[in-house]
Amino acid sequence: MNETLQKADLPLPAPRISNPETLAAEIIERLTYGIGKDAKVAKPHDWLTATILVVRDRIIDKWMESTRETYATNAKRVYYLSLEFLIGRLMRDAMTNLGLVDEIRSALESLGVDLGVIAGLEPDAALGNGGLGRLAACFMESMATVNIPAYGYGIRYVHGLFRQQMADGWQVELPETWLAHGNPWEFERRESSYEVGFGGGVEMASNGAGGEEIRHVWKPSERVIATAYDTPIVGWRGERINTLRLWSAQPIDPILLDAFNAGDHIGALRESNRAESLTRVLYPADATAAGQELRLRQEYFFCSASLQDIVRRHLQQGNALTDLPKKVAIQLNDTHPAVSVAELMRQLTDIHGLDFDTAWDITRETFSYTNHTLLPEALESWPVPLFERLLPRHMQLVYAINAKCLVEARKQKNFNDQEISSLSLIDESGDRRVRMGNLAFMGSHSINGVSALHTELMKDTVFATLHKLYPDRINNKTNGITPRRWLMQCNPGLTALLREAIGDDFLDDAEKLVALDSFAKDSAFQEKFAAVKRANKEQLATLVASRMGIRLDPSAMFDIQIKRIHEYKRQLLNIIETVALYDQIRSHPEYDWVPRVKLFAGKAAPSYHNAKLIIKLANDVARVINNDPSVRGLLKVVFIPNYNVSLAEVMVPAADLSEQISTAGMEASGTGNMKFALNGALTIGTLDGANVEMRDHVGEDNIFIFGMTAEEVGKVRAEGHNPRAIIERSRELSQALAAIASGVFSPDDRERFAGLVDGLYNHDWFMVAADFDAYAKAQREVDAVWTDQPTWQSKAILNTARMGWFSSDRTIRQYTADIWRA
Ligand code: B1H
Repeated sequence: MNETLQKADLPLPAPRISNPETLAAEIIERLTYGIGKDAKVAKPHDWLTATILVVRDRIIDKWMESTRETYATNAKRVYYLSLEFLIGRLMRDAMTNLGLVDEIRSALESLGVDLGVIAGLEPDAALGNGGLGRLAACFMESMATVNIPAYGYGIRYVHGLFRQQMADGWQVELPETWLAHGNPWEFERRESSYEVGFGGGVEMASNGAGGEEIRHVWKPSERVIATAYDTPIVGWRGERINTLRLWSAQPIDPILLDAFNAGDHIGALRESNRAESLTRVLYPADATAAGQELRLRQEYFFCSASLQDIVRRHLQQGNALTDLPKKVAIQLNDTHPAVSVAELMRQLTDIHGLDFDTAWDITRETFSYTNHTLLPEALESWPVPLFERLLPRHMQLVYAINAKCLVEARKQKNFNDQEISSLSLIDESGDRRVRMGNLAFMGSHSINGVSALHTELMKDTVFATLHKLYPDRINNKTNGITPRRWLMQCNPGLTALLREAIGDDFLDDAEKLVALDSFAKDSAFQEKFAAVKRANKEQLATLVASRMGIRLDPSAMFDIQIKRIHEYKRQLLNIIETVALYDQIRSHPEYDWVPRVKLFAGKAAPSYHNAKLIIKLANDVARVINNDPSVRGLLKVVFIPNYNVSLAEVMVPAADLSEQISTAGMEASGTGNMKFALNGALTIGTLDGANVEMRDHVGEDNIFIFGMTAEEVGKVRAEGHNPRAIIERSRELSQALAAIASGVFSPDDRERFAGLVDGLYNHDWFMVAADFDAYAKAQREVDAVWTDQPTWQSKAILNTARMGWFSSDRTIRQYTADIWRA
C-alpha cells in the first residue's frame, strides 16, 4: 500500500441506490459472484441468501457510520447482557426498517421470485425460551430506534430452542438447526477473541518493587477461546444500526498433536469437543434454573468474554478505568449473567491493579439488574463446592463482597440474624449455595422489575431485606414490545388501515395511536377494522389447514392462548373450561352458542412432566370435540405444534380473544398480552403482571378481568384453602373434572389425567379450581359482547388506540433516563 496514503483519506464506498432495477441487478450479481449460482438453476434458498446479502449491503454503510459516530463522540455505551435473544427472522425486520419492502418485492418479481416464498424459508433464530429472550430482542430493536449506542452480548448457540413435534398428541423434542444453510446475517470477528479460564487455583504475587502490594493471580487449569460473531440490528427508518455480539467457544489447540501422533486420534480431539460443547445448545427451561455445571460454564464464558471486550473498548478510547461508569452501563438480563459482578471485580483488581474498594464502587455504578420472576424454582443459586472448583478466584471475591456488605448492613441498620442471613450471598440453609440474585442486587445501583405489580411484589417478598438495606435501588420498568415487528410487519393490513385513518404519525411514535379513539364508534371504520381481522383469520385458517388438515371457520371467534406451557400460566384452566363448554353445548343444543375456535400453541420444558401432560390433554380434548358431530362445528380446539416467533406473527393478528389467565402474582409481566391488544384482540385476564396496567390504559370496559387478586392468592395460600369443597360446589367444574379424570378424552389410557385432576382436588397451588367459576362467567360475558358486533369492534379499536404506551421505545427511554443515564 502507498505509505503516504492516510487511512482517513480512503474513499468511502458509493452509497447504494435502491430502486427495483438496481436491486434486481445486485441480487443477480450476488447470486452469481457471492454464491456461485447460475440464476437459471438457483434454488429458493439461494435467492433468499442473495436477497439478504443485498439488504445487508444497505445496512453496512449505516452500521459503520453508527460505530464511527459513537467512537468520535466517545458517547456512553449501553451493554445488554443476556443468555437469550429470541430474535426470529431478520429479513422482513431489516427491510421494513430500511423502507425497502416494496422495492425488494418488485425486484424479485422481475426475476420471477416471490418474496413471500423465500421469506418463509429464513430460519427462525430461537436463541431464547420465551418472554425474557423475546424482550431482549425487542429491546435491541428499540435501542437502535431511539438512537442509543448499544451492544447486545450473548451466546451463539449452534442449536437454539428445540423443535416441537407431536407424536400422538405428546410433545417430542427434535434438535433445531438454524445454521444448517449458513447465516448471511452474521460476521465472524476472529480478531475479537478472548481467552476464558476455568478451574485451577489462585496464587499470590507481589506487585512491583516495594513488594508490599499483593495481587491475586488466577491460574486456570482449563482455557477456551471466545470468538465474536456480530449481527447488525436495524433501528426504525434505518437511522442507527447497533450490534448483537454473540460468542462462540473454540479450543485453544484444535488438535492435541502429541496425542494425535501417538495414535490416539479420538483423544486428540477431546479438548476441542469439550470447548465446542460449551456453546452448542440453549438450555430449554423457561423460568426454571438449570443447575448443571455446563450452564454455569456458559454463564461465566459469555460474561468473561463480554467484559474483556467492554473494558478493552473503554481503554482503547483513551478513557480512564475509573471513568467506566461514566462511559459504560451494563444491564444484566436476570441473574444469568450475574457472575459478571465478580468477574468485573477480578478484572479491575487482579488484572488492572485497582484496590478492592475503588473497584467495588466502579462495579456497582456500572451494573444494573432486571429481575424477571419471583418463582422460587427460577432463583439461581450454585453449590459452593461447584462454584469454587470452577471459579476459585470468583469464590474468594464473593466472600469478600459478602463481608463488605454484611458489615455495612450491621452498621447501618439493626438487622436481626435472620435478616442478615437473608442478605448473605451464601445460602446456609441446606448445602451451601451462592445466591446469584443477591450478588446481582449488591453489585448493581439499580434493580428493576418488569411491571408495576411485579416490582411491588419484589419489594415485599424475595428482596424485602435487601430493599430495606438499599431502599433507593428497586424501581419499575414495565415491559414493552416493538411495534415494528408486532404491528407493522405482522399486520400490514391493519397498518395500512391505520395510516388511512390517522396518518403516519404513529409510525414514529406509537402513542399517537390514540388518535384512533375517535373512530371507535364510527360504523364504517368498524367494518373496515373487522374486515382486516377477518383477512388475518383467513390466513391463519390457511396455515392450520395446510399444516394440520383442520378446517376453521373464520367467522367464529378465534380465542388464542400462546406462550410457554407452565402450570402458573394455567392452560389447564382454559382446557377445563373448554370441556365444560363442550358439555353445555351438548346439553343445551337449543341455545344460541357463539361459535368458537380455541387455539393453543407453546413448548414445554423437556423435563416438565405436568406441562407435557397438559399438551397431551389439549390434544386429546381437541380430538374428541372436533370429531363429535353433536357439537355442530360450534366449538373447535386446535393445538398448533412448534410455537415460535414466526408462528406468533401469524397468530397474534388473527386473534379476537387473548387469554392472559395466569395465577395472580405469578406472571412477572407478560408481553404476549401487549402484542394481542395492540392488534385489536380483547383480553380475558387476571390482575397479574402488565395486565393491570393494560386495564388502566385501555379502560376497564374494554378488557375482561376476572379472578383472585395477587393479595387474595397470597392470603389463601397462607391460610390454606379447600379446593375439594370449591370443586364440589361447582357443578360445571366437577363434571368437567370427572370427565377428564375418568378417561372420556383418553379411552386408551383412562388413568392418564387422574394425577393432574388429583392435584386440583388436593392442593390446587395455582388456584385453577378457585378461579374456575369466575373464569367461566367472564367467558359468557365475552360471548354476550361478541353477539353485539358493533360493541365488540369499538372495544377492539380502543385497544389498538390505547396500547401505544406499551411500545418498547417507551420502556427503553425510561431505562435510558433513570438507569443508564446515557
Ligand atoms: C421470565 C424467565 C426465565 N421470567 C429462567 N423468568 C430461565 C427464567 O433458562 N432459565 O433459567 C429462563 C427464563 N422468563 C419472563 O420474562 C416472565 O415470566 C414474563 O412474565 C416476562 O414478561 C418476561 C420478560 O420480562
